[in-house]
Amino acid sequence: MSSRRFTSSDPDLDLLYRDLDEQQLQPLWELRGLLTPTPKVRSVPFRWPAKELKGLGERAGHLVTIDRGGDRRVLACANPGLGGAPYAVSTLWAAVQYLGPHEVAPAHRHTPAALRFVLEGAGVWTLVDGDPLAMSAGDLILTPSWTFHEHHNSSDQPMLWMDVLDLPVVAALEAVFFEEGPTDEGERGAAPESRSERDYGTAGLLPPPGRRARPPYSPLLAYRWADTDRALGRRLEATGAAAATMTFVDPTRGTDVMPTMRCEAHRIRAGGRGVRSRQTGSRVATVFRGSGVAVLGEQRFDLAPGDIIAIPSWTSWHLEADDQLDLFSTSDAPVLAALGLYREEELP
Ligand code: 1HN
Repeated sequence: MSSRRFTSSDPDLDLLYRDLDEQQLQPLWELRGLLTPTPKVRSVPFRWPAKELKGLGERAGHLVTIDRGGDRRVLACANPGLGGAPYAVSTLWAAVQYLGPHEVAPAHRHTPAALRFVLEGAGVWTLVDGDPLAMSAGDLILTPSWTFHEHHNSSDQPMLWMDVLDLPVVAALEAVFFEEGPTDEGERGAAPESRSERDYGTAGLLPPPGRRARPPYSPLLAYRWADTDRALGRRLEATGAAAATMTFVDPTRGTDVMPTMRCEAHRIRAGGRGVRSRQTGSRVATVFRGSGVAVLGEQRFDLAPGDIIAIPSWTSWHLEADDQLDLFSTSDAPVLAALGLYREEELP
């Protein structure tokens, strides 16, 4: 059964269209909208309010256990422009993950790369390829492509963080692999310093490179809020500007932390506003501290700590602070840049 897409009033041409259809061929001259003057963007500017993310995370915590099959108690941000897909923007998964007191999310690995930005709490640690990384509010934790990871809450409090993955990109490239791994069964207290931070956590000092080829992501897997806070504060002090952005980098290469995702920290002074700009590629952001407004395209979204926002490709955006506003954002910029597709414009 074929559903005819192309018809004409000329019987010969109509016959051609029928035969093309039968052979799974389509005439370009009848196809519209393949090449657009500017990007055709399906996802829309959007905000998921912290109050709902937290409340619904807690309710899921009471009703849904973590076990094999489920593995993670995660609420995915689904952009209303993406037709029901569980993606915050076309190229990024963003979600909140809720881990109750003394719960363990078991070990697995997958080719989509992930990162966590901790919204509140402490006392959870993530084991990444055997290296225990403590997680506290404001920390950025990486679980790069194909690294085993599992989460342990060794505290008496639940914990909530934002997960971001490049899953839509890896799925579009049809390169998703997944496998379960052996979970560390021991109850442990707070994680000791990770190997990763011991070896790569002091700015300006690196151990010998070693002979084995290193994978294409940062060997530093945890970026601590105290460092981010100091860097943003000193940058604002030095420039006197209303806003500062700092990029998280691989300390051995000076490049983005992972090949598919760029991570940035943003601070806007109380009463200040950031530069308005647009770029190709999509971004998700979460508010860590403070309050203000995200102006995304024509829409204004009030911001409170824990909110997650979606900034689609080529959408003009800027931030305005009431109180000093700190945000963490992830974009697909390294993918666009690697393919020669990255464009950026500052707007008045
Ligand atoms: C995943 O493995 C985690 O390990 C979180 O915490 C969110 C979303 C999709 C696929 C895998 C995690 C995920 C995920």
